[in-house]
Amino acid sequence: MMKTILRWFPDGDDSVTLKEIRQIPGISGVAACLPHIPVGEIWPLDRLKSLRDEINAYGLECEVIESVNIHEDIKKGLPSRDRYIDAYIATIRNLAAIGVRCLCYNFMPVMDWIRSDLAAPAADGSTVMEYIHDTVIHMSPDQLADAMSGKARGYSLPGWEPERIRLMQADIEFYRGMTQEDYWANLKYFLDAVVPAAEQCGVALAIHPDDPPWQLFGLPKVITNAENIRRFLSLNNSRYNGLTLCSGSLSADMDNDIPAMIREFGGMGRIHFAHVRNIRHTSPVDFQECAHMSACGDLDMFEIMRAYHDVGFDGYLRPDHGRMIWGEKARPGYGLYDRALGVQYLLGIREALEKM
Ligand SMILES: [Mn+2]
Repeated sequence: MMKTILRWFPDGDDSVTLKEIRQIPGISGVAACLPHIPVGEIWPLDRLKSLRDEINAYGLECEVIESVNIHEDIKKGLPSRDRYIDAYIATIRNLAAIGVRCLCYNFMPVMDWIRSDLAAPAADGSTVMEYIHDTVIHMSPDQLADAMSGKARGYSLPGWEPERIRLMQADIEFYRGMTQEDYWANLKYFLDAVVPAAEQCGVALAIHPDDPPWQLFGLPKVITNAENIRRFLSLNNSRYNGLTLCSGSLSADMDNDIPAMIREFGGMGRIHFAHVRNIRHTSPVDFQECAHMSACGDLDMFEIMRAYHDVGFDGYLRPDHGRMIWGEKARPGYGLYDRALGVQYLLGIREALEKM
């Protein structure tokens, strides 16, 4: 049975409250995290228990964590990676102990998702996140960090933690000496160490695609298209080595056919988490995020939801980034209003599919 959830950040790091999320029809829980634990450290069981209890107190479930970041030494394949892998496994065991069933993570080197503007004006008077390729490739790491954090309105930006930004230039240099094949090998090393533990305690690992899904600054990118995702899944054939299928991230590359990917990888039982959102290209490499509705962007949301329906998807699904509308002041992409609109639309499609 598919469950529909919303992303939420604890510890006052989110303008949206659990009380508000509970009032969105059809939402069973949240994708949560502990945003202030430094990457590489074990997430303490007592903090996880209080996180779960806080969420449960509002009648919501805490079965998905998004994300536990991977220490850069693991991605670099340094000798110290074994220590960080052990810590990652210990975190997975603690997640299982509080009832988590799905862990979203990504394997992007140095920098996480990238936009040139977190609050670009859209035609309807809202603001949206925007990616202009030419702007991004001419930015220095500092300018990029500025663009990413400057409009975050004081909220932490997942993937853009200050300690990560400080090391950015040196890390970019490091990866110049690494081939894409080395990077795949480092990913496989991580999976082979972590997947058996995840399988043993029943936590499905769900890698998020690279965003945007193409090479930037000479950095290796691996989760970008169907061919690479096939390779990723075959690195470790356990069902617990799975995907977060993010329609918005993957569709930035106009060659990616999202419903076909859902049918292929969902049909294998390897999609555990669905991020569903729409984007609107302004050129083959430039795009704005937009409202979820098909008519507002390039993606056919009915076909996406139909593909999930047809493969009997029984994982977790959430609306993804929304616009900033109605004067809301929130973390970019994660306001309450547009995500609530988006999820009702997706649930409407789903009801129709089930009754047709
Ligand atoms: Mn996503």
